[in-house]
Amino acid sequence: MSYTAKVLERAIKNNPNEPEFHQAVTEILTTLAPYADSRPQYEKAGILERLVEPERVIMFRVPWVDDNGMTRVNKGYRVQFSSVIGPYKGGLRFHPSVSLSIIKFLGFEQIFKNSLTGQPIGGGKGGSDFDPKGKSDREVMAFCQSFMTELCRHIGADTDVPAGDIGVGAREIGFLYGQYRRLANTVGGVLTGKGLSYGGSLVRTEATGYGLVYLMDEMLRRHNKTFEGKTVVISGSGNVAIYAAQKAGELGAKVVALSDSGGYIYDAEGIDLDAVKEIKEVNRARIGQYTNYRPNAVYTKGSGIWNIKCDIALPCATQNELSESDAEALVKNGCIAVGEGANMPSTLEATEVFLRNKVLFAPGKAANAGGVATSALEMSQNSMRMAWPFEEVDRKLKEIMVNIYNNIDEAAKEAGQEDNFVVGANIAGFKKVAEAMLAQGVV
Ligand code: NDP
Ligand code: 2IT
Repeated sequence: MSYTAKVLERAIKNNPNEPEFHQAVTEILTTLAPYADSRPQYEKAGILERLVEPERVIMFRVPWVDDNGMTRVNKGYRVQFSSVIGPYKGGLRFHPSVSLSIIKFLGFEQIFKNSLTGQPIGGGKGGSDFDPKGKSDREVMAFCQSFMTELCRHIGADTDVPAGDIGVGAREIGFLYGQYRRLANTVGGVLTGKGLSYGGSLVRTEATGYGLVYLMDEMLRRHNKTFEGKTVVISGSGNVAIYAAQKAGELGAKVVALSDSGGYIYDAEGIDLDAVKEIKEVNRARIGQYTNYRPNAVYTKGSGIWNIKCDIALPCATQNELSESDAEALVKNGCIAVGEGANMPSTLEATEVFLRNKVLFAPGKAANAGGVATSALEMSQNSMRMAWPFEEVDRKLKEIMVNIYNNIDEAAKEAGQEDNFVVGANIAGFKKVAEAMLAQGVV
């Protein structure tokens, strides 16, 4: 049995009941196989065995009191996966579906994503099964303060730097940061995605969506195509989806659909983003309300967004939201490019469909790296006690995304698999991490 196959078999056996983690490890190890199996130094140094085992897993109780005076308890997690190239870095997810498996898959992906940014950041992820939906601001604050009361012992600007993810935005980061500052008696870059009035970076809010479109734009151009005049379907209607839609629109595309976990909206004339921002960012309401703003738009309950005909699809909601049959529907309708704004939105089977049909496919760890890359720019600004202007951060973000494209393109070509950006991203991300591990010995 090959080295990668052995490690994969063991990782699955040793981590039962973690389907999302198995999926992420399978995706990485099967695509890395030709590269890693032909380099015996990796097996001798146990590089892959060490990579699939987090450096540290922290699980904790999060008790808090709701508005009725009742005590509630949630699970808290922080998985510190790899600090070999920098402090653990990755978001916090608050969603009822959160489990150890989901946090481990996200933390594992984050190692390679963060390596691809070219910045000195390791991989980590955390979160809770707490659901911020329908909670009052006071309840969210009480939860965040309790969560941070435990988390604060494990993080630090040079140790582990959490940020946002699903269900964790500006409001939650504010409450988390306030409690950290109080407990640790320290200010600075311990969290990213902070408000602009207390050390946040311009462009961080927009960064993941903008970065996704910058990377897709570069990929399209290198294939003699552009966003101009293209019809785009984007799933989700949260932070990533909104700013991907904004940038795609700026580049001349027409975004016709967005969704949330309840259903999707279709607006043939192009989505009115001001309406979406008011619904989601101001009112924290459901996307179905869009038809109150644009009566000609159609709201459909359930999944099914991938049946809408489009040139470019940008899944920006959650893992495994795009199945094999969804991928087949997109291909049948003439979709030429897919960029993953979310983490692992396409199932393994869906990814195969895209690759087999020569759809330009950008995997999440490359395509959505602009968020964490801008978080690293926030860390740099915090260390220097400076704040760069919007244009400067935006220019750096664009440069980083173009560099990522160049690196994954080159790695795919070197592997003899031109235009397979799954292989390209996995090899390019892995290479730097493996080199750092070899240099630092068995730790
Ligand atoms: P938000 O919480 O802002 O928005 C999430 C969106 O996805 C909402 O529209 C939500 O709908 C939908 N969604 C979430 N869970 C599900 C589900 N189980 N089924 C269907 N729809 C769902 O999160 P973000 O926009 O920040 O994150 C979106 C994706 O992007 C995630 O995969 C995240 O890991 C990834 N990502 C985020 C980055 C960032 O900087 N924020 C960086 C890189 C990747 P509803 O409101 O109904 O729950
Ligand atoms: O998945 C991700 O890369 C994020 N949620 C952003 C992490 C970060 O540290 O900015």
